[in-house]
Amino acid sequence: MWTKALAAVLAMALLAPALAQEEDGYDLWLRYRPLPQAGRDDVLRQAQAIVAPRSSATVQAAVTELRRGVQGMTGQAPADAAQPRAGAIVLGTAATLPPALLPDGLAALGREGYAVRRMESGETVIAANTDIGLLYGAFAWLRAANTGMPLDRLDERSAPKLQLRVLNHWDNLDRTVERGYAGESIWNWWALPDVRDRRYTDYARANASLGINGTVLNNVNSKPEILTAPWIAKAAALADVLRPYGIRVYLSARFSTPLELKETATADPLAPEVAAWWARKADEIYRAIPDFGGFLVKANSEGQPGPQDYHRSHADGANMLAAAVAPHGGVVMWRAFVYAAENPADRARQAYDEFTPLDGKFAKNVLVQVKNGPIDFQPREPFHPLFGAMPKTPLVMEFQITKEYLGYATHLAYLGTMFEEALRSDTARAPGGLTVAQVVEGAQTPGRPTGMAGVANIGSERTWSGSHFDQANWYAYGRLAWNPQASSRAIAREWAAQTFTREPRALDDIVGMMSMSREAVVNYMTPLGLHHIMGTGHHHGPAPWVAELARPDWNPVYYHKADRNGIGFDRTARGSNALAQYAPAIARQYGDPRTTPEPLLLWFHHLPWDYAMPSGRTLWAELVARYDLGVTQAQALRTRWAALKPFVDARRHEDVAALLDVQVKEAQWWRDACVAYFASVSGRPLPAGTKRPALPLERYKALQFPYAPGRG
Ligand code: BDP
Repeated sequence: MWTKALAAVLAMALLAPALAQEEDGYDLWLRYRPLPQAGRDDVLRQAQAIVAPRSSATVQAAVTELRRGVQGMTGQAPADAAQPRAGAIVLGTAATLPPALLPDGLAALGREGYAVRRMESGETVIAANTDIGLLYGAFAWLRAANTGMPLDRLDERSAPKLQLRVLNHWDNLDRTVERGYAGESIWNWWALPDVRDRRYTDYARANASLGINGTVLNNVNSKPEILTAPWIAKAAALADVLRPYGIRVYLSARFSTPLELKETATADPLAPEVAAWWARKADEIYRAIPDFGGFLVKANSEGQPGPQDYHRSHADGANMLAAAVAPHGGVVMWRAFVYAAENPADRARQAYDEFTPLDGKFAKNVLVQVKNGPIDFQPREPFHPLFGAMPKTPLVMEFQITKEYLGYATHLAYLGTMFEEALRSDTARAPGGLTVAQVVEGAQTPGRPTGMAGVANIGSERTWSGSHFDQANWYAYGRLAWNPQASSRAIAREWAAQTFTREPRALDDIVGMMSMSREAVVNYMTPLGLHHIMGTGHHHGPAPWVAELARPDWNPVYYHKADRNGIGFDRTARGSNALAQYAPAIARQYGDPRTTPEPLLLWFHHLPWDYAMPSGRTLWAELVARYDLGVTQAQALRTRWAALKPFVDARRHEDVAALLDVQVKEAQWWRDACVAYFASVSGRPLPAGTKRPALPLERYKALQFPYAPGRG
């Protein structure tokens, strides 16, 4: 009794400094903070020792992480053991595990899958077919321990549903980050390749813990220099650091690179000298980075060069690059985010119009990368009509993790719910349904590669993502890339338990906040299907009045089309007919405003202000009510967070609270400015009982933000 009590006191004393330690968010969800007594005992029972084949840097990484985790959660490090025994974690493959510990059906888990199981005989086995599977399995065990799952009953098997789970860094060579709100690029290009910041290893750990297995290092608005020898050497140094964690490096390639480097006379993809240049370039890259993933390309979009400059198609361009990397096993991810100033068609139509005729024309190692919606990462969009409409082409889902259009890193907006909404959408392209997730998982393209890309929200700030809650968006992206059918709510809970607190009631609250947060943003920014009414260029704050920009489709008025009579973009057959790009069942349903989901109403319809909404209000009154609701929801986020103070360490609680103050203020600003503007164009009085905007419309219009971050 006495010794037990003494041990407990001692353990507390040992752990106290960890509890008192101020947290700044650097540790992400890999904090491994001390468990309550029962959990600590459980971990100590299962992880007295670690048995591992000391074969590779990857296995080393797994063992190091397990040690770090157990030490952090219990205050005690596991011993090394040579032989499996009860109370030990045993890592191994079919080649190294004793037959009694080998899980059935391991082979079916593939190259990256794992099985984690506590055996009757007392060992915890982490089994996989490769070392990287072991690393993923180690992280799975740590996640279970860290979230307080009973470890003596652990029996988990998992394999990724997608092959390429990739981050896209929009990082420039001068270390600025396009649409980055978390400081400078984490790539210290200037000091590379000589200086390999330890942060790169922590980046790799965090990604591996989610199963992210690729990273595109540089901005899609790319520069030719990235493909020159000094920069290839820098990328190679990063690849060396990331390799043990199963992460391959990719580069964004500018289509006109050989021409701009003056090494060819043209960038025409069908010119033999151009194809030969790229083949030589690929050889050079693969000499430095033998497992180089391939190229990401933004071509003929927003002024970027591309094959159309030579009257060639996207397929001609992509296939030429694909041929260069094919001998090395590389891929090309060719973006479908295209729209051209010269094209007067509804911008929402353009990608589908350009790409569907090319279905079946892309080389085997090309994937077409499609944003979740047809415009541009708005707080809410319908799913992109290309999903399901290119049955012969692997489509990569592109999400934006960084919140360019959802309040930067300042506003709390958990994107798991938004990603889930897109993935679960039914394309109606097959009898019985075909969700976007199934398309991305390759249901239409068996045997071809599959993938998901997330535009990273990672920078050099201590929080990595610019705020504590924005880490959840990186986390949710990674977990959904592993399993696009996972639940965003379950992911939020898992993240919050590792990041903030394991206290169940507090967790309920945090998950509740996260789950409502994106809808709050939609309400105070762009309710009922409005979109792209943000400030010019930087996209910060409301600017629905902007009408004077050179390109029609850069102006918010192009998207909301509000005037005295009504509001909304008519995308039915009477309007741009973008709706016809969806499967007939959807086109039919959304063709009628009465059967269009309310959240997308003004995306597809232009309606009179007096249009009767299901609530019984007029459209005008409903719009104002939504803006008001958004503000109320932002306030609720703040109130709920305040109540969580006892459960979260002081510094991080304060950090979040400060941002929520800003969010409430900016939600109010969005609401006031939009209500003032739409009242002025509609000529309608405010619905009875509505608060008038704090300032006259002109004052909102006059606001300028020349130093807003993230413009690259
Ligand atoms: C838009 C961004 C722009 C990107 C572009 C893209 O505003 O900075 O370059 O997307 O995805 O959302 O290429």
